[in-house]
Amino acid sequence: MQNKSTEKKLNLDAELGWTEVREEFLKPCRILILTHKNPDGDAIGSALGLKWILGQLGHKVIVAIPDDAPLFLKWLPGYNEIIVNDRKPNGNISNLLNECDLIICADFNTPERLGAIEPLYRESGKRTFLIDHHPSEEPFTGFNLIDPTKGSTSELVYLFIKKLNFTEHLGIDAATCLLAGIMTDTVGLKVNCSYPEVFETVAALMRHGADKARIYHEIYNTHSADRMRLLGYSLSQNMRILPEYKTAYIALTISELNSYHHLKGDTEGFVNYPLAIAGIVFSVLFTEQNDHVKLSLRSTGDFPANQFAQKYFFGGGHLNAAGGRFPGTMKEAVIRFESVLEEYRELLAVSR
Ligand SMILES: [Mn+2]
Repeated sequence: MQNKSTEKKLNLDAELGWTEVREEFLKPCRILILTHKNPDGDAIGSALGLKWILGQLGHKVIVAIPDDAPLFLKWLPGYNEIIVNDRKPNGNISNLLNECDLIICADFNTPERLGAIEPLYRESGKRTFLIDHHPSEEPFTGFNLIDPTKGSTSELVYLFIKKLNFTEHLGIDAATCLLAGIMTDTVGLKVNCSYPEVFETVAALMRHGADKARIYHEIYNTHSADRMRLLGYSLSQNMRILPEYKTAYIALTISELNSYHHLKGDTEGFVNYPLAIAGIVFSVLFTEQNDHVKLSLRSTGDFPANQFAQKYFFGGGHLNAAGGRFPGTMKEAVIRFESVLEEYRELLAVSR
């Protein structure tokens, strides 16, 4: 996909390659920004943040996503112009892939995460720049900025722009999207942000016009009553605690979700609640889908949620936040989960 001469692995703490990248981004071209399926706030925030800034630089920029984002992200400036592939499957995405000069992939590092866009993306063979904060085994482009020490890709986008001396092109819309991305990946600046530099980025984005209070409100205080009742049900009726494993889980079937008129994104964040129980270090949310069970996994401390997800549930992610799937029924998924937990008994016992 890449020829050797385009191979650039950028590092924020080094100077190598940055001058060329700056020159490249100064030449106006057509850029297609892609992010992962089931896009979260950081996916949408980083993609739209980049779109606004690169647009200011004179590029023609389009953002395309495999499927729609949850409602609490749709107020973000620029969301309405995003091409949502599954609304009109592969309708114009092929054209966009063919017509662009450069593709930017944000917040993921395996093309699989593009869902139905993946084969078309691969076919396009287009030069790709990857910007991401997930630990990655094999970045699929040579031209990239990957930094797993950062709490969000949105933070990385700001640091990228700053490194390139492009902050004069950072307006209120970009700042809003990037701060929304940081806010969602850090759960309201509570996790994955225990290093002082992230607050320097937050401060900078606020100086560029991002309204922190409004962003927080739009993301965390705009739920439906049904969603709050589903959360109540999940915690009071559905959550199972396994003290011997310092683990808790919530398992929601389609019929349970339907009885609360579930909308996409409603269960976002549910997985974090069990971690607020003293002694719980591992929390999993199972949600039944049409043909599989989806898992969200969260941990505290050193317990590797990503390794667990990768080993048993076809997933991966960060140390403390991962995703996975189980190709079977909810009952089977839960039985499998409880049985593999035993293998982590000792590690869980010493985790805190
Ligand atoms: Mn992210």
